[in-house]
Amino acid sequence: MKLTKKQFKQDFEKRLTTKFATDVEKAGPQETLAAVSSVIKAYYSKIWQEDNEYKDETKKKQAYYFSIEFLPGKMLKSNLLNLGILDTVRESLSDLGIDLDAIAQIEPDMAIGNGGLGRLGSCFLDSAASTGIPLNGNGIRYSYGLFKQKIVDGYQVELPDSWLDNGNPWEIRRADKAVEVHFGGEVWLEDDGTGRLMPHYRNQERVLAVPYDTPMVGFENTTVNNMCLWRSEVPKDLDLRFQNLEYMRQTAMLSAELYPDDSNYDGRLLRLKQEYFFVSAGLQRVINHFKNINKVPVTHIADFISIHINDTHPALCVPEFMRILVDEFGIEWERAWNITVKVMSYTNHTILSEALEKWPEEMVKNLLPRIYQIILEIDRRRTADLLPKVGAKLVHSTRIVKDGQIHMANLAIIGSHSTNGVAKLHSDLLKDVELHDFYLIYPERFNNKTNGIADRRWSQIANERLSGVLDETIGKSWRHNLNELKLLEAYKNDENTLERLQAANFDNKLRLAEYIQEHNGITVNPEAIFDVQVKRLHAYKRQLLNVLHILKLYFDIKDNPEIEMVPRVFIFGAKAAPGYHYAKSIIKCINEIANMVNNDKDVADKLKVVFMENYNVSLAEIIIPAANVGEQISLASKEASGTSNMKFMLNGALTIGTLDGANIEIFEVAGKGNYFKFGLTKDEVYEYYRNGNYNAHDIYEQNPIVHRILDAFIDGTIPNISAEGPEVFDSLTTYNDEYFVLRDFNDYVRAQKDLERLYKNKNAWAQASLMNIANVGKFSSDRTIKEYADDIWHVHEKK
Ligand code: F58
Repeated sequence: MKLTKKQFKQDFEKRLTTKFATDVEKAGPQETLAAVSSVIKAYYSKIWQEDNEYKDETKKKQAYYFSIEFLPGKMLKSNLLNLGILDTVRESLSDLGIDLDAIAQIEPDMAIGNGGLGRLGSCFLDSAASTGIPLNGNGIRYSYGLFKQKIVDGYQVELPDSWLDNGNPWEIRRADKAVEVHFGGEVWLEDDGTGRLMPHYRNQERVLAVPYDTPMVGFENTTVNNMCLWRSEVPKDLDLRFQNLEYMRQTAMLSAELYPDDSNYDGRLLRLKQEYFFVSAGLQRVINHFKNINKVPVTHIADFISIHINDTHPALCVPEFMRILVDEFGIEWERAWNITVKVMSYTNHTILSEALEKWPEEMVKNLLPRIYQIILEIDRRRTADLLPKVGAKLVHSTRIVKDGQIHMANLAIIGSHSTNGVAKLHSDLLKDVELHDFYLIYPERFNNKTNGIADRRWSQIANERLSGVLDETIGKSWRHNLNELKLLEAYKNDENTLERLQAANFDNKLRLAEYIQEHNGITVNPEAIFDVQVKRLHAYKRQLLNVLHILKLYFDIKDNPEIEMVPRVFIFGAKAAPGYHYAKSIIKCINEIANMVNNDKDVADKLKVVFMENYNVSLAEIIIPAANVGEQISLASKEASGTSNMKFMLNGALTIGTLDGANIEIFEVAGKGNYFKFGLTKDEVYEYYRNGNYNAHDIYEQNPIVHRILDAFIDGTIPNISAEGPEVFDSLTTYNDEYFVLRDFNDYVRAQKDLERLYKNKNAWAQASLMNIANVGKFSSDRTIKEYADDIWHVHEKK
């Protein structure tokens, strides 16, 4: 949009008066932020309204991304950037003595997601809007987002994230569009007089679902999509006599808290309620909208909408959509089923068995009696249909209802026309191993969609220094199309460009060093290699492997204080699920090792370890642009894709990583010599599983370096871990090292040495860094979302 400084200042000052009865001089930071946000909201609202009208008039097909989590982070700068007014607003505020960055910083992160899965959802919404693809989000408006992490005596302590305390300037509460969601009670079927069995209900619990809409503003275009988040409330008309405190509490609880688990299936009733709540509310709204806009029978709905099931949490979309078609629209079962399968599509994000959702039949039956009947009927009909075609073995292994449980992935695959993994390796594993039986039955449903990132946030917003150098070197086309970064390759031998790229990284390192000084009280040398591992803490991601390597370096220096070594700063950021004891023990160990190392004068100029508290999207925006090295060291086959790997690459860091997830595709495009790979392949891992002949204890016994490092956990070398040290030690030895940390250790050390060698050659390192940036184009989520739109949803870009 077009905006002059004069206009903005006028709008802003007026808003301070009308909204807060104050002025530029007297306004506090919260008031300033609220006034700026409110002005921005007014700017995009017009575009939003027009785009809604355009969508309604053209009646073009729209897709809906159902996800129990989103992780947008802060919105102010991204809205400004996408509206094309970031510089104008920054300068206008500066004229008034206000620092935009300081104001932007106090906006709370919208952290209603755990990690990769939620962040991917937000990257997709950003990219869809920016490429003109009509994709809307549907989720839950949790009053409390992911917990805030404090480190106390080295331990993780969780504090509530009450992000809505100062209001949310971006959202619109749409009370007029509220719907009801019903739970429990009894259901029975009665002939409606025409031979059709219709459900009747008694004693159902009613919950009001109120939508809050947050605009997803496209990058310098006219698209504004919607992220709809539902809040649970008590229906206003409910007779007070039927209300009781427990019911009111339960109702409020529904949208109160995000489950903070990122790896385990948590079979609690509230979670199942949350799932049905946002699924049912979301589908009702989508169908209501369809009815209002299109004057065609609902049997045509698949031509107008697509519903995406992001992981299994929204898998109840399948039976709920059936319920609406069959019970409410009176559509005959087979026909309804064909429509449902056409409308639905599903993404799988993990092969970890502990993350696969299954719900006890009893629980589903009690909480959602009609949905339970429908699931049974889906299962019954499918079994009858397939038995003669594919045989009992395949039918049984893929059934939705078995062993007293409802298998949600099975429901999602069977009830949709597309199942995709999130990186090539992962999608292949789904087809060949984890979901092989499904693949045999429905080969045409399986496909891959390698993840991507909303590159504008991770470069133009997070790394203005680098973005400036890129503009000066290759022009600005990359800001619209990340593939244009390829132009940078022509500068691979241009010393000036290499220097300026490295200088940008150095400035970011200074910024991070300052942050670390302020928050951790640790002085780090900006000339050191900034070696970063930021992601949720999980055994399979193997933060522990990183830790063992740090200890090796520590002992090397202790043994030989004169050792020649490029100084390193190891940086961690990681939250552990509150109930994940082992992960929390590793956090404690990292912090105690950090204390030991950072306070040891012998290693002072060579080694520092920093654990950064409360890793979140905003912190990632400070850390990643400052990295030289990104650690992507999960056990091959376990990380479905990973997305921080792409963010590091975009910011010019080199990857040290295993052949896992999207790392493989990153290595393919970054080019040999521009990354450091190590470790077992997924085939080798599976071979170990087949043979069962991995013996971690032997490695401990036979490798003196490993022996010494592991002993440090139990012999008092690392202080203050008398409980956690033995736990880690035992996990690696007695319990045979589930994630092959010791098996990959030597090769990891080798790769780390290669890395150090390259870093010593400043020019070669800078070239490798440039090659990473130049080849990152594939990992823009603009590319990913176009693939979803074209191949799965069949929705089209606005021209
Ligand atoms: C992640 N999953 C994958 N799950 O681990 C990662 O490899 C991938 O890049 C990313 O999805 C995006 O595809 C993930 O983050 C969760 O956080 C779930 C939250 C809800 C409970 C179950 C895990």
